[in-house]
Amino acid sequence: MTKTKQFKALLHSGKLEFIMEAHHGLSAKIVEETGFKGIWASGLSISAALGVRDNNEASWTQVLEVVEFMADATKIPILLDGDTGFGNFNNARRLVQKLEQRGCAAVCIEDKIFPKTNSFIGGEKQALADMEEFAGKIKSMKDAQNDPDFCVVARLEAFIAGWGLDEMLRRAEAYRAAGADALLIHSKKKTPDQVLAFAKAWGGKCPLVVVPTMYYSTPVEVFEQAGISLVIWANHNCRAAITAMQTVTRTIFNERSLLNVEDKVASVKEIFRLQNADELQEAEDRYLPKKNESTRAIILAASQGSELGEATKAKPKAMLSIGGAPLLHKLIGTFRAERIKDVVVVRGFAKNEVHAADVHFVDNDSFATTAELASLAKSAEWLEGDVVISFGDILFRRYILSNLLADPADIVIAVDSGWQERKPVGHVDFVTTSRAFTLKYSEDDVTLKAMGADLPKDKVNGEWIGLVKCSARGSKLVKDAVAELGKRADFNKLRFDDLFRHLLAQGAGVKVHFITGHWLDVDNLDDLAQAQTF
Ligand code: SPV
Ligand code: MG
Repeated sequence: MTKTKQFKALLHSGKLEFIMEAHHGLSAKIVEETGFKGIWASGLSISAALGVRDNNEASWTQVLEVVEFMADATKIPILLDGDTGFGNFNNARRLVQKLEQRGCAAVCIEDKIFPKTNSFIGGEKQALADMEEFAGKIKSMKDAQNDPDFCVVARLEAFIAGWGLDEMLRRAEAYRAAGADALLIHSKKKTPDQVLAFAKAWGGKCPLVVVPTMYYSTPVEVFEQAGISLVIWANHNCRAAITAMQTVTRTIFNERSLLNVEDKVASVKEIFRLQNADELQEAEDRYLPKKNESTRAIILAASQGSELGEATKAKPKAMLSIGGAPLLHKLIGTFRAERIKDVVVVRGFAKNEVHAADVHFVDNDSFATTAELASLAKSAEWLEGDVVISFGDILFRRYILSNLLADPADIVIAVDSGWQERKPVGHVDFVTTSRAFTLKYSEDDVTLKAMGADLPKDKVNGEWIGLVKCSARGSKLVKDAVAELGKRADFNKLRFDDLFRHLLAQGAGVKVHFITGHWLDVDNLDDLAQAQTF
């Protein structure tokens, strides 16, 4: 049933119905799940929650925004307290159209003058609207609605302003004739006399609505017997929230502690439940790409980095601080940014100094007498499925990793074509590729032809940066190659160029991604200084 039909049905159910105040999406949701069949979007409460007075200080579009959040959060109908309609008939009829668009089922307007004042503030001094002008406003609103079930409730303020039953009845008849779907009979008396007298004289000509804020001790059976259709509990969520907030805030302020508060307030989990956070998690599983979540990273961080002197006396170079965080953490951060959760770090030198959250550590305790492949061999059991292997002393821009990951080839490496500008020192994994790097776009794959520190310079097309991505098949090839090379007497001296040469000799294809800079390795103090601003 549409919300408008639901509200109309409440007015005509033939028994006494109740709706409850809410002033934002959260309170609306609470009203709904408690079992109420409708919501009173109170002007007093909405303005109070916004920190302003109930004098049309919040503009009508600001109220509309609040109502939209309330309507989005719930499936039961909302009756908006539309004050005096925010202007003349023209403003009021536009309000109706906007409310329909925002999922509000009904609106109530009162026969006072814009800007209005709350009925319980100096009521007797409040001027009433001209009856005919107000009737015209109601007619314009009824004419403006697109949905035939949208309801306009006319609220009579004559009792509030000090008038008697006759004036009330005169106005009530005019508003009913103008098309009002129901009349709200407001009274600020401590007893229900006025509303009961009106109900009796009215004789059920159209549904009546009451707001027993002041005559709150009246049993609802009295309204039932008087033939009232709808009771509005008008502001009690707002008032309850004020009391709760004042108590909690005062306690925390005075005690500088949460101990006396924690189990008296809703849990954070309860907020998530009310916000329907579970639905978002399910939706994320359904709609977000799961890319790379099953990919693992193996980071080789066993070496000391003796060229760095004092800096790596007590900790390995992977733990050197780069711009305030250890190099290793930066590296892991890049993997995590690409949704790689499963990270294995091979430690060796000063292994107790190597720490990182949520990673699996593997130790190469013979780091002093072994080289790269021995460290990789220690992590052999993790060489399964999609794996990225990285040196632990490099930093690179995220796109480099992202491009490797997006490439379905079994083994893909990143090669810097700008090796000459870098003037690399120490052991460098120079590579010869199937063709040299060019700025011209080509769809042809570039493949690895040779790798080694001693390649003749005229054969060098670039430098491997220490980052390789393997598919499940690729990691099997790498794992088998490491096992095979492990049989060699000189295995402890072997490095990645030996591995790639072995793979090439086996006929395994190694694809090359050319890059031009955007990475660095930390081999000496100059590198370290440069890395700070990377
Ligand atoms: C409101 O809740 O804003 C009302 C009802 O208009 S009352 O404050 O009782 O006038
Ligand atoms: Mg109000």
